[in-house]
Amino acid sequence: AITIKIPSDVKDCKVMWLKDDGTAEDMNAKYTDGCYVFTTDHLSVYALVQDKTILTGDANQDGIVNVNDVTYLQRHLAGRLNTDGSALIDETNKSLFDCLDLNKDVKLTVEDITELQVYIIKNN
Ligand SMILES: [Ca+2]
Ligand SMILES: [Ca+2]
Repeated sequence: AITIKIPSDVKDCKVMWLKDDGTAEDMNAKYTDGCYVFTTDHLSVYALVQDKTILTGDANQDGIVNVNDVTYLQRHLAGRLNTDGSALIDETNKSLFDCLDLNKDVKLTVEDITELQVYIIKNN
């Protein structure tokens, strides 16, 4: 095993191992003395990824929670796709999913749209 250090001034990042099959794995790097440090037994492509905090209900991830997110969630649940054919909301993105599953039943449904509308009214 080898220890790799990546110097960075930016805190709250993750070191992801970018695999050939297009998936990424968290290397569980520790941030110490201005470096991300992790051990590995293979040299490969690694990326420093900032761990963005997703706001509750921010379906379109523009940093604002408003009626546009209600519309976005409605379109997603109606099966609309991005122009490149990908889903509007990546439900495999757990942190995003958790922010949108407002009633915490581990499903994205019309009930979450209702909860989101209530949430927006309460917070405005
Ligand atoms: Ca938004
Ligand atoms: Ca739900």
